[in-house]
Amino acid sequence: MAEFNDKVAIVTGGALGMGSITAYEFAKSGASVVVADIDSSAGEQRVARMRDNGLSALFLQTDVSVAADCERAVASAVAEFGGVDVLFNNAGIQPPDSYLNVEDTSEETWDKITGVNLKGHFLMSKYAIPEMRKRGGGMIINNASVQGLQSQPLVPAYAASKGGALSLTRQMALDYAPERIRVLAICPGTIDTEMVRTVASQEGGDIDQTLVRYGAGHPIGRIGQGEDIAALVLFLASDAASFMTGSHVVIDGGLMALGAWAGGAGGSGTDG
Ligand code: BMA
Repeated sequence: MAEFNDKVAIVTGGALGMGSITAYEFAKSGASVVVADIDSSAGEQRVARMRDNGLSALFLQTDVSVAADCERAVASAVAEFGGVDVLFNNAGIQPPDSYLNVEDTSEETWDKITGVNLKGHFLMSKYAIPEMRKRGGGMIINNASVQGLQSQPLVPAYAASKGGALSLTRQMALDYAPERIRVLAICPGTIDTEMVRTVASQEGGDIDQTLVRYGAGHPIGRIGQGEDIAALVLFLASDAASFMTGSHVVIDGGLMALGAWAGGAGGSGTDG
């Protein structure tokens, strides 16, 4: 696999979850990878493991809601690896204490969630696009979750951030198509990540059992794995997807195909 030889990819939220597995797969396919994440201990560990396996990777502590951090992440990719070809805007948060209606959601919580999940996509793109232009094109993939398409109760900031990610995807795709910069979104269902495990832990009881129950709510009968997401992101970033831009791909084990009126897929929902 040498699809991404000489390419440079930045993966935000690359320390854990789907980001970390996607970062790994990009590097295995020949790319040099910048793992950008706020969690420096997990990020350093991730990159150390990649390097131990002979892969090309760099960790950069990045709060994607802060412009200076995003600018530095892009500058580091250029300084270390010579440019930027692929940006996977994947960093996302869904704090357990944020499950509230609009009245009870504090301005701080709203700003924090939309800051990472939406403004982060904007800021990273803003700084990466000029570098992609210098390379004659590039690829941005935004993580928009199935919650960009449908919602669950009591997640106003999260839902708005994911819906916004889909709109931003379309917008950037239009504005940069002439420059051969493709922009796509992915809409994952429930994936086995630290974030989802944190959500599951709020229910009490055995987390693995809770994940099995979430999986039963997906027509395919299981939740997704980081590898499922990595395979899709690498395909979308590859030349095989060169006619794709401005759209989203749902990767959810059939979840969005299932109408709420149909009574579920034998389980009881995804995360409550
Ligand atoms: C994600 C997160 C997960 C959830 C999944 C499917 O964005 O909200 O907690 O399981 O969507 O709804």
